Amino acid sequence: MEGRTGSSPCWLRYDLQPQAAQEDRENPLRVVAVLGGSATAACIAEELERAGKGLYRTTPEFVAEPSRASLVVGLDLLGPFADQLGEEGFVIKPGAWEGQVVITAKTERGLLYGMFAFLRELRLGRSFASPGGSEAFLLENPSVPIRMINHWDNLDGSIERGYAGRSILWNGGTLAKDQERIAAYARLLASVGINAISINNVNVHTAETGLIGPKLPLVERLADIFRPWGIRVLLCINYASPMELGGLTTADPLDPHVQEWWAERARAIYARIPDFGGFVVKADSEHRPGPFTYGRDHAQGANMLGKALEPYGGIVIWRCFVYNCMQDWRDHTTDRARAAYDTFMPLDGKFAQNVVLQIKNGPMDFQIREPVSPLFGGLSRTNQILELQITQEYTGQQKDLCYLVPLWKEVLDFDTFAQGPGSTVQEIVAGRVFPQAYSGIAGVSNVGSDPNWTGHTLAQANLYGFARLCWNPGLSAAEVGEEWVRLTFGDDERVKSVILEMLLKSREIYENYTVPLGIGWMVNPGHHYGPNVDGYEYDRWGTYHRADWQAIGVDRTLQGGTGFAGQYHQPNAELYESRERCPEELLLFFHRVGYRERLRSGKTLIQHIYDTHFAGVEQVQEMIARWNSLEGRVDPETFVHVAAKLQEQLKNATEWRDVVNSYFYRKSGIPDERGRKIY
Ligand code: GCV
Repeated sequence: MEGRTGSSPCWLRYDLQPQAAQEDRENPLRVVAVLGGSATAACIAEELERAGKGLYRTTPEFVAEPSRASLVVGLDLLGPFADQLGEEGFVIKPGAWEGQVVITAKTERGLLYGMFAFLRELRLGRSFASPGGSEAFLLENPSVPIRMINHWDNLDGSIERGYAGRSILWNGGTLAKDQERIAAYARLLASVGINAISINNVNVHTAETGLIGPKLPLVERLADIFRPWGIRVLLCINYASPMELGGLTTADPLDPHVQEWWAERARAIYARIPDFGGFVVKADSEHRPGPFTYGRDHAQGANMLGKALEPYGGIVIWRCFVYNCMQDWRDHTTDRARAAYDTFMPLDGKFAQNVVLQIKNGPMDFQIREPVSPLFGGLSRTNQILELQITQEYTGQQKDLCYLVPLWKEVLDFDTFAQGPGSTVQEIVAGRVFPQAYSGIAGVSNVGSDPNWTGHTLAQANLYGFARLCWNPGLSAAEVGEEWVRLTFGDDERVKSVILEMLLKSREIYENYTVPLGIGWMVNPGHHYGPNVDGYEYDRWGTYHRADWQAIGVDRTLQGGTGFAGQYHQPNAELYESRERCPEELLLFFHRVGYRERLRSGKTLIQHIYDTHFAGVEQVQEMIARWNSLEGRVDPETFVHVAAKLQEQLKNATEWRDVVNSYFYRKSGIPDERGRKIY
């Protein structure tokens, strides 16, 4: 890895030569023709120059005449492939003479993605030298249309739930000074196919409210930076803007003055940013203003904004993270898990064409283990996108290693059975199960101004993996992980296998030493790092485990529980309803279970809790030993950095183990069968 001063190239390393270059085979970048004179074409040419110099130690010769070029990049050279390509797809194919390669697409975005895919494949050792006849070397279309990053960055430079330093976008109420870093970020995102970004926190405070007003030029500047890289900019808006910015007395969506105010704002925005993506809205959620204040529902609230953006092709991304955050912990009838479904299902079919609902992967809030939100498969007449959290709020905060791709894969592979078998979340977000004008995936960014972008260098794998799954949710966690390791660390077999194994086991390890069997939370309130079993137990957020001296878990069955299990289609509903058949990793999410009850392993619940917590710490120790075996094989700075992170993780894991085990021992009075130390 490049040193921790400057900024890391992440997976775009051209100093690790591909096998082909080492063997002195043909350099496909020796003569390059990039056709067209747009800003995106310039980005493509610059990238190819960088790659040529790095990978082959030769500056490419750029020519205008395609017939001379070893690599041609240009629009509409599709030939027989035209029918197979969507707007953002690309084809890499053999050219007119042996050894010539052509990258082509219908749009500049497609070209950009084709160019980056070509470089990726080269670095992964693929040879484009042999003639492929009339067959494409590679033809790809993205599976998911909207592939978006959400930043929870504030204008003062702070980031809500950021663990990699301060914002790269904002500082001191204005744009961050280092705009080259922003451009470098745009390039990184484009290299993995991201095509949209929201640039401010969904909790829109006073300063950020002004982004659709006096601060609009800042948004325009960012849009200019992201545009050549095929990335559209969206803004999170404050639903009360007509009052806070416009001086109106109401923000009621049915009030004509409010409607006209938003229409005028949309005009002003599009006058400056013709390709502006639209608004992201957190409304009536965690004290943010919204249509409920005026007795209106969320369809009325969202459609009003949709109408304002509609003339310009903009969209409204409306978040479904709506629940009662002022619950009384004594109240066992209200279930936060039900809230999004209860709020939005009755509105299915009532949203405008350009309104898209953004749904968190689980019904609660980005825990290490949750069932998939039943809104997926529930909503059948509404545009929808999946929201994942790349930033590790509840999953180790980029101190602990937690490769999230396996978790996301479970979500994407989950079969909702909405239209019979095969109605998976990945098919829904690809827009293939229900008719949707818009569909996609959004991820909350894990990036900040730390030189390695993500705080923990290995957390770069989550950003990479998120985007790769958006492009192709069919990739496995191991495939994505291996790509990332090789692109980032090179082809040393030992390095590859050790890091890949660390990544692939890390989610299970994190789960082992933290929260058992899907119950969630147990974190320190506020910052959410480290254990505090009752931290949220007697609070108002609706996040309870309800442990007593005999049992733990929330009964969410239809028979005697909150009924949440009934929000799923069959056979999922009956699976979750059944104590015996419920997937065990979610047992405490759906059922209240006695400590002495047996799990499928034959162990009692309490013994399972003890064993997994002891195992989790041992697994971190094993990871440390494995990482240490790489000394001398990865650059010293990265080696020391990751080693230090792992020590921090060990401390955290030990704390979790001892707090959780002691808590349950003290509650239940049941000793560990193996007599290990519990406090
Ligand atoms: C941006 C969780 C987080 C909040 C976040 C919220 C949301 O509650 O802790 O920081 O707010 O989710 O997704 O809106």
